[in-house]
Amino acid sequence: MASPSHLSALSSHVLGRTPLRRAAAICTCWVAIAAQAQPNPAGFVPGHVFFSARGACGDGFDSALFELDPETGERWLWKTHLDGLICPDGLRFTPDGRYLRILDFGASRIWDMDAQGNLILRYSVLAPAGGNGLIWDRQGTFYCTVNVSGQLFYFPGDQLPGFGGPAMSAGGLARTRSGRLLAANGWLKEFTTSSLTLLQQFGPIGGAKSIVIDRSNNWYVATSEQPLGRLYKYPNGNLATPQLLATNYQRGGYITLALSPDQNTLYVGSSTIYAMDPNTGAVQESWPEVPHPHPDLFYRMPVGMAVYDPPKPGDLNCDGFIDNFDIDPFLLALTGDADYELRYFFCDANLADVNQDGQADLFDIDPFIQRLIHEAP
Ligand SMILES: [Ca+2]
Ligand SMILES: [Ca+2]
Repeated sequence: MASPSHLSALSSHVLGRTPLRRAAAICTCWVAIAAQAQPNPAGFVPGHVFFSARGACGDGFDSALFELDPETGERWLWKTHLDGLICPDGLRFTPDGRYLRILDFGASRIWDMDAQGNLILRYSVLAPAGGNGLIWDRQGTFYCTVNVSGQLFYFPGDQLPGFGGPAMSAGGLARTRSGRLLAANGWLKEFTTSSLTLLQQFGPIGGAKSIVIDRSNNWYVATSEQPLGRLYKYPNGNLATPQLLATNYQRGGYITLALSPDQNTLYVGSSTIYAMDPNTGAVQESWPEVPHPHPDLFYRMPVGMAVYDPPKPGDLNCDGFIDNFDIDPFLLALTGDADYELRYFFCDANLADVNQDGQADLFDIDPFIQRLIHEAP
């Protein structure tokens, strides 16, 4: 049996930038690998891109969950259909960075996967087909979309199997720094559990597919408008001043977006994954789709995409920023107050160990204040 290092080298060869004309020659190797998921032994690595892929969903050689190191192009296969992923769609890391949440409505399931690759069944929900959008609000309520039925599911407190919400079609979900919840499908919409506001309309045929927001509140919206997809940037969320960043990138039915932790790269996935400059749309690098174990087929990928960017010490509400909203939870965590777990169950009290000496105590106050000052908007 091949050693993990051999498999890793092999998977790099097979899954890397192999020209398409060589696909037939490598499929035998790929079938062997497909049966042996090999998670990255380093666990979740910041900056790495996770993406879901699928074939026909139900033919027995369907789904896969991959990790891509954008620096080296190396890929790891974390999961296949043999591990229970039937038809994985949207991906997003949980606010505390401990798990990758996976929408798998083909199996009527929502999973959390830990950094060792263990799949934990989070919810069983009866949903007709895939969903690509998922987000948490600032109170820890989890929202996700279902493509076919056009439903928005929400889980108050991330604990109860809540259902319902305004009919909205599906698509990508995002949250602004101020807490606004946005959806991109057809139109760009703003939503709550009881309301739906239309913000922006796109072309009559191709609508919005995905949305991501950077830390400076620039909104990026991918649509399937002609020619073959349009990527818009709305500086500071201003819908009156869109910039057209890119066109002609759509290679399949799916378009999905994610940002690198340093915000200097916008990943655009539509069969190929492109690394784009978020200011100009210039393509810096690209990775073609992965061969499917069936000869002459390719996975439809990426269906969902997420970049690992765990919360930083001091971000005690796990919203990606260190600001005044972290002061209360920092004090609660520092004093071991049970209210922290009650109010910030989706985050991690250990983030109060700002100087990272292994414990949260009075010596963390100065470093916390320094971070507050340093990261002030
Ligand atoms: Ca924060
Ligand atoms: Ca400490």
